[in-house]
Amino acid sequence: MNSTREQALVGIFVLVAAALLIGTLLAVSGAFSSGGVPHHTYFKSAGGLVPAATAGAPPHDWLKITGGAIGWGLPAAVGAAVAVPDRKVVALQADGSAMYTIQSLWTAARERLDITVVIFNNRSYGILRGELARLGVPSGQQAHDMLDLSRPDINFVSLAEGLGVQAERATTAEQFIGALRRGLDDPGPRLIDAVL
Ligand SMILES: Cc1ncc(C[n+]2csc(CCOP(=O)(O)OP(=O)(O)O)c2C)c(N)n1
Ligand SMILES: [Mg+2]
Repeated sequence: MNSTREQALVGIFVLVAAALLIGTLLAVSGAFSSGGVPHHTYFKSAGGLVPAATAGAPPHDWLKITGGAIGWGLPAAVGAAVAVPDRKVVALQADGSAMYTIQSLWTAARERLDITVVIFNNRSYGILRGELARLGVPSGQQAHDMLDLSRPDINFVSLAEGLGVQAERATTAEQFIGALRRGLDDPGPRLIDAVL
């Protein structure tokens, strides 16, 4: 822990905490020290939270799809890392969408790409739950089951390791801080299964 912001967030590992921690760690990370614009970043699940949390951080770029198709994040991260190999790529990726193109991890391992993948693992198609609720129509168990990604929970650490990428799970803010630091400090592909 080396900032008041980190200390304030310990123990409340929810999406907003993850967003703020990413903002804080990007700001203090040595990955910025070479100057210029060292980070390509992509976000999906963290919505507008992460860009706001990176206010004041050294210059970095955001890559974001302009439409709504999911599954774009991991291949985009691979493309960014291939295109600019001297910059760290941080891929902020939702769990359901990650499953569309999870094989990108194998390419990252094979090409030794400098990517830290954060999976925001809420074990659901979360946004669609929100849409269903907004419809205001009666919905039963079957409808909710369609949007649920548990039973079994997806083990992203095993998936990543099976595709050649080092990985760890974070279920607390403390674990997430450690894992993200390792991701930012060490070159090469890594994955953090951030369980929300
Ligand atoms: C290619 C494609 N297939 C299906 C959809 C419909 N869709 C929109 S959001 C979503 C689920 C997203 O879930 P997840 O990636 O886990 O994000 P969360 O909302 O949980 O953060 C789906 C299936 C889409 N937008 N694009
Ligand atoms: Mg999800």
